[in-house]
Amino acid sequence: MSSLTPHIKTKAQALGFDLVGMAAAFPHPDFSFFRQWIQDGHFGTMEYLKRTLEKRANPQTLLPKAQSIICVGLSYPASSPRSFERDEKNRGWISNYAWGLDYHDIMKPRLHLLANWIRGQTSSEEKFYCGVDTSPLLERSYATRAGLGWIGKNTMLLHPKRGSFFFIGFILTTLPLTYDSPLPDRCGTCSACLNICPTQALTPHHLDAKRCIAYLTLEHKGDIEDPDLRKKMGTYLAGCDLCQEVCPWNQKENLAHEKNLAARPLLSCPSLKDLKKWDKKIFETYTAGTPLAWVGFKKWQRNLKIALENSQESGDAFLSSCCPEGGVPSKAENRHPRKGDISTT
Ligand code: B12
Ligand code: SF4
Ligand code: SF4
Repeated sequence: MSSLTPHIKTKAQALGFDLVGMAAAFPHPDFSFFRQWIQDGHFGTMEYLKRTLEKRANPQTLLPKAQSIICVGLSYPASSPRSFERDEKNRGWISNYAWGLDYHDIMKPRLHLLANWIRGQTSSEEKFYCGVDTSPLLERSYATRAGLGWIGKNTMLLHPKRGSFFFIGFILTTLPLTYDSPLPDRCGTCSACLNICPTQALTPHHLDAKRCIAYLTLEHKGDIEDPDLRKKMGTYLAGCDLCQEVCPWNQKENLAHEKNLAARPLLSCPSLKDLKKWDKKIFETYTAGTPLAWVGFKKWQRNLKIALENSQESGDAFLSSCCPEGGVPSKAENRHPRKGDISTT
């Protein structure tokens, strides 16, 4: 059955995936990093990570008798100029990953197409499970095992040709396949990502999510009280790209070709003054179908309030009128769980 492997790779590329590799689906030793990370409390309020801790120990909890994992990468466009090259302090920043359509909605249907195609080449007994982001699987660790890149000091999976601006998806399967080899770590003595992080969230290969602007803007439940962190969040409204933007492996030409991930005009570097006018309806209209829709209006307002504090744009009227609950998002607006990953068994 391993003779099918190169054909699966060709099919994955034909479906638009930029990277594809295969790995054995047995438990990954990185689980001990994950467990320690949870025990040390670095997950902040992302309780779903703690809740699903044990499930991450073994992919067979997602698909019994899984033998192999097919890992894919889909590149997304990175902005030029970079977020730190903005010359106006009155503009907010939305992370590159959220500029286009929701990557889950782009990748999952294609993974199902791939799984169905493989099923057509094999016995109907074979089982498949497709996932992007939301499943309890150590995605970066398995993608590393499948040869999609190495884990950089900023904790991102990096590929020598593709850099780190790509999403990961996977198919677990009961099929035996031919496996790829991991790539060597090419960070060397570089520490650009560690140095630029405004909140000192990074130590090599390790992130304290509680200090990360991506976490604070996208995932954190409740207000952000620490005045030092609030200040360091600058005018980032959703996510943060800094530790990727400075990485030497991301300075090459960005090879993203997926049109659905191209920026919606209003989402790239928006004027804070304009954003003050957005009510819930406008927010929902402009963000429909993008990853920003997950953030929800209340978190968005909390983030905008902080961005206004940190900008030269006067936010006084906005601050006193728009955040009756102090900008604290309701539980229902938080990210996980959302549409679950789907088993096609
Ligand atoms: C929780 C989460 C977050 C959290 C925590 C991130 C983190 N670094 O832990 C927050 C909200 C901060 C976040 C932010 C972002 N995220 Co996120 N996130 C996840 C999620 C759901 C789980 C990650 C996790 O388990 N973290 C806990 C830590 C311990 O695990 P880990 O970082 O994956 O590290 C693994 C390995 O590196 C290894 N390991 C860890 N430490 C060490 C040390 C050594 C020495 C070694 C050898 C190995 C090792 O073991 C770990 C367990 O597998 C994954 C999807 C998934 N199911 O995996 C997406 C995922 C990691 N996120 C992704 C993205 C795109 C982002 C952002 C870029 C979005 C943005 N622009 O704002 C930022 C990047 C910030 C950053 N520097 O990581 C992509 C990353 C793609 C890539 N090329 O790496 C993923 C894979 C989603 C996807 N399917 O595409 N994210
Ligand atoms: S995403 Fe931003 S805040 Fe988070 S680790 Fe990277 S540079 Fe630091
Ligand atoms: S900036 Fe340097 S240290 Fe950080 S991930 Fe990139 S190469 Fe590695």
